[in-house]
Amino acid sequence: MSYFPNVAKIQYEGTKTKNPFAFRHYNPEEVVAGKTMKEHLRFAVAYWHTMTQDGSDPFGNPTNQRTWFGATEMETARNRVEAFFEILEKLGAEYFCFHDVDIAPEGDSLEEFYQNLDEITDLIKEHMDRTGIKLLWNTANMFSHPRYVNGAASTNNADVFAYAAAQVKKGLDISKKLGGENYVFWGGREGYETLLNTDMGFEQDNIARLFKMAIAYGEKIGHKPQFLLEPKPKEPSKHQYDFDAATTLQFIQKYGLEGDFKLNLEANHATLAGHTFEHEIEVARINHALGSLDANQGDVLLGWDTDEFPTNVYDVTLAMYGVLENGGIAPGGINFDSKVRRSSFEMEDLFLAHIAGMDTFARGLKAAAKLKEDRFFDDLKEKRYASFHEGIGEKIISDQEDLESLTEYALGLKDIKVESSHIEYVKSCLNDYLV
Ligand code: XUL
Ligand code: CO
Repeated sequence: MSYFPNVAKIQYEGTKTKNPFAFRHYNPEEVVAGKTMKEHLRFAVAYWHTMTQDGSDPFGNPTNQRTWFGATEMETARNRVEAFFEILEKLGAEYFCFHDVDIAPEGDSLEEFYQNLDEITDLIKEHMDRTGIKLLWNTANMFSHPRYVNGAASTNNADVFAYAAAQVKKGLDISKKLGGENYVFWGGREGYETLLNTDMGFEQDNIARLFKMAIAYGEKIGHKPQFLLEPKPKEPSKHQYDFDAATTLQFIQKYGLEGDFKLNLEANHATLAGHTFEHEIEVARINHALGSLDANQGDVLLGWDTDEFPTNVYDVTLAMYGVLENGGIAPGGINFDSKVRRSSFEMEDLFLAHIAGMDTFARGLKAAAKLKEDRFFDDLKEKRYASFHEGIGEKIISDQEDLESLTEYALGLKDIKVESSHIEYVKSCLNDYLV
């Protein structure tokens, strides 16, 4: 049975096509900068936004029309797996991501949740074996259930910490069963509502404690996914400890987790933190911690996490430039942590939205590859820092100078000539790569 009888496998048809169910830019086998597009992009579909998001918002009821609801929660869960793999196969997306609660109902007890997860992951594994589609990452949802009202690893309640640990253990067992390449922690409730009652140092020590338990358990079961921490400054918590890439790296370094953890960076989380996506990617890259990307975009006029499908070619080009500079994103990927708008409620909108995102990343990749080939940024930066490649500059960066020797040099200077950056010209030239 098909959930999308009117949608065939999405093919690349080029920009002239009028077929909405076709790629106009993403041509999976096309070689760009030495690799096929699909090798560069490693697209993943997110289970939560695609299969469980219902289109409700704080003011309105669900709008999404979905045909996978069955007589019981487990029947719905099984139907979702079938529909999900139909989407993945037809899109040609080779990876997927999920939270534990996305794929199976929690039931009335932890045992029941474990049983439900076992049954559904058996089914998922069958589809993975049949199609060759792979698990980019899974994670434990430790933020939706009321028990996590005061945090999961950062909770004040030791029983809640234990429950969170049990969810992480199961998450790693599932990761091993399905060959997950990464394992994500996003601390939706790991932060505070008010500092008046919060012991920040204690809470952060406990978060690190849970991560160390996860590393130790992975070693014990012989499964070592790349662990990823996903920064976000706020929402749902008023302040989240993993505020942005820099703050999260400081945490990783403080607790000596560099060998096991990298970052999963999300575009809309970057903008919520007051950064661009390319800023976050650059912070991670220069610290050898660029792990994976959650692809989406915010709305410049709204101050919350709208998780829109990425369609901004400018931003995506700069993000993909960072990925190319990093030598690629593997074992991470490009996960569409994006949801259809409330008014895009038809089943087939799930395809149109992913096609839009995939085409945008294909355009971004191509533009970024051309920028790299032309040494657009390389030449710009080489010229900008030229004074450090000769004379006194070269001596400074080879650590041959000190305050006294530089003072002597500075006293001999008659005229310091600084140059204009011609930023408007640079931006105008950059535009030529985007169309
Ligand atoms: C929330 C968010 C999450 C994480 C995984 O803003 O991005 O979906 O990606 O928990
Ligand atoms: Co995310």
